[in-house]
Amino acid sequence: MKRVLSIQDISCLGKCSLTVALPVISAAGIETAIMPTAMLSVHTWFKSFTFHDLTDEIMPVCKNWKEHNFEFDGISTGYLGSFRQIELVEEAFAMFNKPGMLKLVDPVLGDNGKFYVGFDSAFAKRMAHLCGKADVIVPNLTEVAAMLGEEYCGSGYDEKYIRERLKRLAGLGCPNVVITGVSYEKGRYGVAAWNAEKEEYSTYFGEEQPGTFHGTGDLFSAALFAALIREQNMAQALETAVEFTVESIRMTLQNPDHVPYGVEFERAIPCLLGKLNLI
Ligand code: PXL
Repeated sequence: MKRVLSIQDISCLGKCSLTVALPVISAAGIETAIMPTAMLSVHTWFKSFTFHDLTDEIMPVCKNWKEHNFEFDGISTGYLGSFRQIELVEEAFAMFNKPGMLKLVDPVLGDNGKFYVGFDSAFAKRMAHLCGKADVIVPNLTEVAAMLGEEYCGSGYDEKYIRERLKRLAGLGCPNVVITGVSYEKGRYGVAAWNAEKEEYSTYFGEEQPGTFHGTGDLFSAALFAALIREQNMAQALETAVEFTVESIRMTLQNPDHVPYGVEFERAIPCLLGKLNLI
């Protein structure tokens, strides 16, 4: 069985970061080790939350794993709370590096043109440096603008704008750039990708769903990572991750009592397994 490591916070309730990555990647038949970087009562979308920093645990845990000779087929990262945590992720990448180990970075910084609480443009610049060390990055349009030091484009963009941003981000040093939350036509919503080695541009769009839900970026990132670890090619993996995310939102909308702070991805797991040809 393949083994991966997911490094991000654990927001104990609210369905994002590790409470999404662990069940989704595990359901795909991949052993999933976790490195919680902080423990929050709920994610920062809520008006109040507790926050217990776990930065000082990161290196001792990594060193202990090394003593046990554990290796990883991939490492993925999401929400990271400080400059120091980004530095430690870079150290972990170097420590566990081996040929073929997949490094996926989701540069979690903000959404809808706004930084999440506590982040700013200096932090975005540092995150861009981490992206340069990854094999795959999955920023949304807010994160693209923040990392390139540009104004957020809102919905006023076209395909040319996206293609240019993909290439600029690849210039950070990452060979596979995937921009999430892209739409070129009403009713179709998905991702645009650039493979810098093959100089290949691609897109995948699913059925646009009404409403906005927290944690869908984390869900997409976990599913994409799982699909790539399961050796789907990038085009297949993008389809898997988009369709699973769309199905999770569809399931959520079917529930008249749905909440905005997380999606009912649990009921979309059969869709994920189907897309991975596991059922
Ligand atoms: O979904 C990204 C995310 C992860 N973790 C925490 C967050 C957020 C977004 O707000 O607050 C703690």
